[in-house]
Amino acid sequence: DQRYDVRATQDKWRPVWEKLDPFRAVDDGSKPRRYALTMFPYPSGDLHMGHAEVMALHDVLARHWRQLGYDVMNPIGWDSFGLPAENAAIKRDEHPATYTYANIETQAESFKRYGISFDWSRRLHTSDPEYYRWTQWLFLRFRDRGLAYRKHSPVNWCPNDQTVLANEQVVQGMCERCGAEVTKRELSQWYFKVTDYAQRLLDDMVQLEGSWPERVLAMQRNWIGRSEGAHVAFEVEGRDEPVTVFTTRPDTLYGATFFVVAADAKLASELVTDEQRPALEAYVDEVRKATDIDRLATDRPKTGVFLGVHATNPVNGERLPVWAADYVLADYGTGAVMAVPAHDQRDLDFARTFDLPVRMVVDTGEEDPAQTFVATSGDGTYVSSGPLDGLSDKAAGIRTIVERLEAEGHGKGAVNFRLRDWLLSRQRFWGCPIPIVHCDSCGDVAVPDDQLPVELPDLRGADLKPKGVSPLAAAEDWVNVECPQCGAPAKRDSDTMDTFVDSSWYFLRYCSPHDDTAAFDVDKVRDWMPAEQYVGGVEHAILHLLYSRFFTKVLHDMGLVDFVEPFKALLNQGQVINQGKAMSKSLGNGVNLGEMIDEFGVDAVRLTLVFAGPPEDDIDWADLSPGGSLKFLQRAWRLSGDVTSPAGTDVSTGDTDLRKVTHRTVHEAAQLIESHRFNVMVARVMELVNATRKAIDSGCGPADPAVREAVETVAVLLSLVAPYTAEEMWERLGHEPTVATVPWPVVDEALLVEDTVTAVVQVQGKVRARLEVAPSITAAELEAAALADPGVVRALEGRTVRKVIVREPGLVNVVAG
Ligand code: ANZ
Ligand code: ZN
Repeated sequence: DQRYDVRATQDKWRPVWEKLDPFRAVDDGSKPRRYALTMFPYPSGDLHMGHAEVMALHDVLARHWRQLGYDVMNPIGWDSFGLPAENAAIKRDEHPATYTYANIETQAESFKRYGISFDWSRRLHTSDPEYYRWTQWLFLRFRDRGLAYRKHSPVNWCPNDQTVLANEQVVQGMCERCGAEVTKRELSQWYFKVTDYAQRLLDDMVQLEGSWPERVLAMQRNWIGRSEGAHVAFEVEGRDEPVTVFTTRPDTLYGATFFVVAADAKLASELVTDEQRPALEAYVDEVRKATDIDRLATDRPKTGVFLGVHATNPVNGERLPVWAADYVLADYGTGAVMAVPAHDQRDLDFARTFDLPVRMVVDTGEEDPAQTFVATSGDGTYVSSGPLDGLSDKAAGIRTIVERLEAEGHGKGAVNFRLRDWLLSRQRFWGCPIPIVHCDSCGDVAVPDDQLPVELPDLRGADLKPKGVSPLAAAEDWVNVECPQCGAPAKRDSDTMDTFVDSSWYFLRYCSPHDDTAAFDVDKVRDWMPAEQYVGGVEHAILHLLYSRFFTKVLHDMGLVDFVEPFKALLNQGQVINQGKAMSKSLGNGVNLGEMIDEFGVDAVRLTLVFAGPPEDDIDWADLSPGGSLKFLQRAWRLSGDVTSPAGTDVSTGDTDLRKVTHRTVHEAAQLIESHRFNVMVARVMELVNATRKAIDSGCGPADPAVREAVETVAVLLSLVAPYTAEEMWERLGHEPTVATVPWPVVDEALLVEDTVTAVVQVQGKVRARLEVAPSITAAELEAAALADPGVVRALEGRTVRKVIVREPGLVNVVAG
């Protein structure tokens, strides 16, 4: 019986676990609850190494919490709407639903084989009508609160995917999904007003500090991009209303020498004189071709058009020429800036190109920017700045100017955010329909709650290729409806929602996944959330994690949840790479998970991934040895066949040396798991296996109760990463399944005491006592212990101690007289 048959073991235990169902959350309040959440997968293809890694890491925690006595909810579902699945389906000439649900089944089967301790009873798919009914319901509640609105404006457009994109999906001017260069289009689209929550998204991060990776918090902070400064109002010729600018440096107002508005903003065409209009229009045509990245680049030659009018500087009455340029963005701040070329490089480049004046107002000690064409932005002394002259404190300078602007009604202190509202409409088929009907007389009308879900039409056999308009628009039967308000013929909104809407609340749905009366049961959510630990990839640092935080805050304001942050802690696993590079088809360095499992077994693959290094670090498959992992598992398994004492043996009489190793291992493993050093935890288990082998072969022997204790401990600890092997060991040790529900071993503190050395205590040269002391004992401690020993006390009776010579830790010599 000394051959460990990996495949047979897997085949044996899977049905047993399915029958015992030990991973279903009890959810009755009998135990403290803990929510173990992992980012749910997209159903594109089968599971890959990345999934295997994140799930193996995540499962260590979920399983450990069960051992600690928590009622653990560890749900799984699929983020099953979306572009990748739709594109793949179209390519194969399949319906997205067929393709998606087939993949879900494949992945579910793989997860089960992979032994992840999911609570399958909570399984959900965001593309199921039972789920997206509530996505639509939430959209309508957001709309009730003014947090979902429709506007006509220039939007990011992916010419390849033929759909609009949120700002978060544009990475360096490219489509996040397909890499095509993103262009602009004017469209009427739905938005979530995430900007209303900008400040709270920043403020609440204090709750996440220390438990979320600082890198993620920094990325979110940067994305939200809070700037403090002022709004300053400038009168402009031929216009009744003043034009406001946002500036972070109101203290440089005396250095403003011209005024610039975004060329493609409405404002530019409103301000321009008839004479200059043709020049502006020709220029705008050029501007529309550039990306935002290009436009903001400092090294790009500056271009622009004079609009023929002047603005008045409110602090000194100077007339500033008004220009249109592309380096000012239409949708940042107010789309207009006061240009201070001496202290802003882009303004200076523009001034140089068009020969506009440069006036230094902060003397930093550097050379005059008007000579060097290098703007100075540091601290210095104000000059040519009226009331500021002579001041050299920037904060005071800003305060002085802002107070004066406020007093005279020309401006006030202001905060600006880089964050934009979340554009959620998509011109694609495979998504959640937007539950709105457009009526000529009533406008945008919500589909009544009792008519939800607005189900996707089947459209099997129809052409679903992206055409720039949603394929739903062509589904006449579906699009043409009666207005829910007036009954007149009307049309459904034919766009679908960004899939990030679906994933912004799935973690709430898991708490009551089958509820058909509400998106989620508020009591259940109160019981389970916030999630104790979220595990997933750093690629979601901004998109998904920011949106989920936003949704949670809105739901909090609606009184539906009693917390403002959904995920208490976040762990971003590293990437699995191969030969130093990300796995990819083009490099041909992909490692097939299924093949690895076939060759080495589930447990060896899981163990390899967990043992590879700290969870946050990238791991290179080329450096790893699944074969070595399998050998180790065989060694562990063999121990379980060597134990000869019966199950239930009293272990307290066992060999102390081995018991100490066992208890120290448990003690350290608990701390290592807590601090997410799973790889070190595995190393400790390996050491315990070695110590046990030695004890069996050349120590206390296989019958010693300490051997049983050690091997049982190996099984319990190993169940965190190698559940099949652990289960098999547990059975061979004479126990019933399943080892997954065996509590974490109780540590006997007495066995944690370090090994001792014997200290000899002499009185007048004669040995009077032998003390067992820690090797690290101090001289003072050893002296005190020696003098307190009864044998020593007796020997000293009637004498006074003259001198004590201590040679810690082994010797104390007492001289008495
Ligand atoms: C005058 C000034 C003087 C500025 C100076 C800077 C330095 P952040 O920190 O990113 O918020 N600005 C404002 N709106 C803009 C727009 N729509 N497109 C391009 N630039 C814009 O930057 C705010 C600063 O960026 C503002 O402060 C404005 O230039 C410019 F010595 O105003 B400043
Ligand atoms: Zn109507």
